[in-house]
Amino acid sequence: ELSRIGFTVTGMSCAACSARLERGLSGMPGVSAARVNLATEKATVDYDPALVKPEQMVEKVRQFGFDVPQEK
Ligand code: 9UX
Repeated sequence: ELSRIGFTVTGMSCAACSARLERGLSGMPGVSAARVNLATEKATVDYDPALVKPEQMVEKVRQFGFDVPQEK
């Protein structure tokens, strides 16, 4: 059963940022699809929750040098 999550990604400056993050998220085990929108600063990920957790996606975003701001 796939789940979909959406979260904000800050710190992206150009279309290559969002493209490489999209590839990075898409390549994670358990991720079936990932889209990253530079203009809206939104990532949308379809994933198998048995294989990958949102926390790991956030870690991946940070490895790429971007951030996921804490929801308040
Ligand atoms: Mo653009 Mo982003 O020149 O990590 S690739 S700033």
